[in-house]
Amino acid sequence: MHETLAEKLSRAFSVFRNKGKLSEADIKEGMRQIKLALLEADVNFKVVKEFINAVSQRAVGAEVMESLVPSQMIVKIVNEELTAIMGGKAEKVKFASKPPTIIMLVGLQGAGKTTHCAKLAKFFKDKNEKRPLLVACDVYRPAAIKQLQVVGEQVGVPVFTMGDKLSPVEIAKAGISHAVKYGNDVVIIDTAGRLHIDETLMEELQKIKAAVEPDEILLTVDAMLGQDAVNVAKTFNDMLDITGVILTKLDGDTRGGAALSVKYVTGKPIKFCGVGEKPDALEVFHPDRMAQRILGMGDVLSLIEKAEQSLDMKKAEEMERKLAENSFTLADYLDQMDQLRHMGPLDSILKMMPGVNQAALRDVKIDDRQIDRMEAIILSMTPLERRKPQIINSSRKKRIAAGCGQKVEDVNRLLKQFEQTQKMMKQFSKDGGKKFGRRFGLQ
Ligand SMILES: Nc1nc2c(ncn2[C@@H]2O[C@H](COP(=O)(O)OP(=O)(O)OP(=O)(O)O)[C@@H](O)[C@H]2O)c(=O)[nH]1
Ligand SMILES: [Mg+2]
Repeated sequence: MHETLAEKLSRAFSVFRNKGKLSEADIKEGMRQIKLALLEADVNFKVVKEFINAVSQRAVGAEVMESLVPSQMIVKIVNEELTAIMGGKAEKVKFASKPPTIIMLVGLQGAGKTTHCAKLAKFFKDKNEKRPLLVACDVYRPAAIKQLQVVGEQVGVPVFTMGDKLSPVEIAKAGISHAVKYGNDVVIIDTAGRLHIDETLMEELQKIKAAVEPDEILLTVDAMLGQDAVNVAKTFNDMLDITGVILTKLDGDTRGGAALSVKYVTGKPIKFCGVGEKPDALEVFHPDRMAQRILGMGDVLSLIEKAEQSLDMKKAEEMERKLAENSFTLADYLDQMDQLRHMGPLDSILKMMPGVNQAALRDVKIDDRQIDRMEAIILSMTPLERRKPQIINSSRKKRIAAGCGQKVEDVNRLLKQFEQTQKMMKQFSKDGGKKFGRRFGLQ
């Protein structure tokens, strides 16, 4: 995400780099480039104007002019202003003081409503110890109800349906009574989408809103739509007075425009972002972390959070010790791959690492199947081979390849990758990445 924006911003910053003191002309030129980068990323022009004004004002001020490293100061200001324009701090979902909390998901067709009903339910279940109920109010699209049942089952959350003969308003009301009766403290209502905003849809959503008085109306918008996503958000907000936005498909090739503009244009915060199709591909939207991601600093905090959720810390420490003792083996490598897999799609994790070149990553597609294949190769080795890969000669390679149904070249490739990883990790811990290494067991 935001690769090109990060690259362009980094080019703009180079105007300031290696300069002892900045002149007003330097700042002007730098600002011009930042402005172009944002406009090309499809950021709303009003947002760009406001942003450039704010940054320029601070940049020509004493803060920067008198600082020892002006370029760093400017990056810091840009970071702060990007954060501010996206709302400053993360906005939580408000739970009702008297349960159930009612959350209604709205949005255009294919924006990700149904998928995010399940993701949210899982999130509240895991993080807030809630007992959510999903309610199927899309009675128009064939198979919409079935889809909600399937995703509900995936996350182990019950789904309330009444078929497609009743009106969505009746179903929503009955769903809430059901929740009260069975002790579900969060009700998430899945509604129908349309290709375009139309009156019938809006009227129906307004009726549901009036009937159930939701605590939250969350609009799902597809980040890939860029500026259009922002227009959609504005219209929905005008009609429904939404309480927040879920920006979906941020894992795709978005230019960043929607993330940067939604809050400013609608006044409503982005509360969550969707970063993949799986039920756990949901993140709380943190403006500061998003700003850092856009600036290409790497989203260290999100990464740490992710890692802490899924990595066994003891194991990670053990890895580091082994590395220090030079005894990191293929068996450990296998172990690591397994842990990494629990962290979610690898490329999304790599993107968040600081210092990872975003341009180089663009062509990298790491898929889980590749890990499966690597795993199969390692599993086909003897314990001794895993400990001492240097003994793997060509006849052993042939046996290993036959054992896992792959080619000798694949075995070679894996061994080479392992060697490189070992080298890279050693380098990293020498470079003071120790703490990082301990956290992730990666380096
Ligand atoms: N990559 C990616 N795909 C997503 C994300 N969220 C949803 N999708 C995919 O987008 C498609 C549409 O999602 P749905 O949840 O069915 O969208 P919807 O808004 O319910 O659509 P309608 O019910 O037809 O109005 C599905 O294939 C999802 O898997 C996301 O964050 N990232
Ligand atoms: Mg749907």
